[in-house]
Amino acid sequence: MTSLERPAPAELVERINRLRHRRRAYIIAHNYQVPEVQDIADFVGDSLTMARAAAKAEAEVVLVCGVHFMAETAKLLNPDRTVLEPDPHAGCPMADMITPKELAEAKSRHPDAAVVAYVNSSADVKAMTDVCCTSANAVAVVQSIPPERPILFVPDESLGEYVAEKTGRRNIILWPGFCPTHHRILAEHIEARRSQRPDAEVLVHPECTREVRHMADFVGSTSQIIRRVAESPRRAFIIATELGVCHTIRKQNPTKTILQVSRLADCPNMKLNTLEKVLWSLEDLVHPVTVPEDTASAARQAIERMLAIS
Ligand code: CIZ
Ligand code: SF4
Repeated sequence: MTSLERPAPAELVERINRLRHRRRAYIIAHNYQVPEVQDIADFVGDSLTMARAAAKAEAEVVLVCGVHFMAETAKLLNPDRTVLEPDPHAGCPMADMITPKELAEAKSRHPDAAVVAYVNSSADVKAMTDVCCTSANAVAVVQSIPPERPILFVPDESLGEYVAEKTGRRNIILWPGFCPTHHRILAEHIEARRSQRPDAEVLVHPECTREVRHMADFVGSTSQIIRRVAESPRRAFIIATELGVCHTIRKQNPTKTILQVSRLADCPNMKLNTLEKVLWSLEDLVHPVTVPEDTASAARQAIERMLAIS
């Protein structure tokens, strides 16, 4: 039995359920969380739909089970609520691959460029950005920028390269950031799964390498991959993104065969959140996320510009 199949300890779940009502807490979880955390969440989705769902909920406390930039995004869209993260050490290495100082230097090298930042970035970086994007809307965001204007795309080189391929734009300046988890997915992993099920549809996240992306039948964000499996007439699917997403897909499609591309596609940061930490978080109202107001208002504008586009 893999850890993905471990049943959630009933007592922990019961204590979380009692406390969440007392605290008037709304629990949001990312598609990459461990199954038992996804299963106790009020909402499971990608970073943006999580933050938007929280904004609509009647709650005093928003508990974000994801990584730090997701908790920051939730705070930006829920400024008057207490936003908590179960483990403050759950960061995203890709988001850390660009600092505000590095972005300031890059902007001074490309003063005419529009800065597009993937949501996988800090609030400080978002605040220095013209517009944000997610993996679901990056193509639309880039297409909204006049074709003659250069674009500085940060921090994910793979997503930026995918967008350049889709839009045919040659004036996108890429930043050399990457997701260590998605880059661990190799062409040979897809080949191995394909030899198991040659009829399977190959679904790939745009954070994967070019070689892997070019083997895909479908490239999309986690929400797009989840939707595609539900809508596709095929019976088997190879899922080339972080393995947590297979939990939702299997729950929604019990009669389809879901092949996780590789056990290596595991984000250790996402997996820092556990039911125990969720409980501690609700007991002690830890760990609150704060974003200084001047940073928050600039970062919020970059997110709102994105929301106006897609
Ligand atoms: O925006 C997100 O939630 C991320 C990081 C991935 C995705 O494709 O949903
Ligand atoms: Fe960051 Fe990659 Fe983990 Fe997502 S899967 S949180 S991009 S390291």
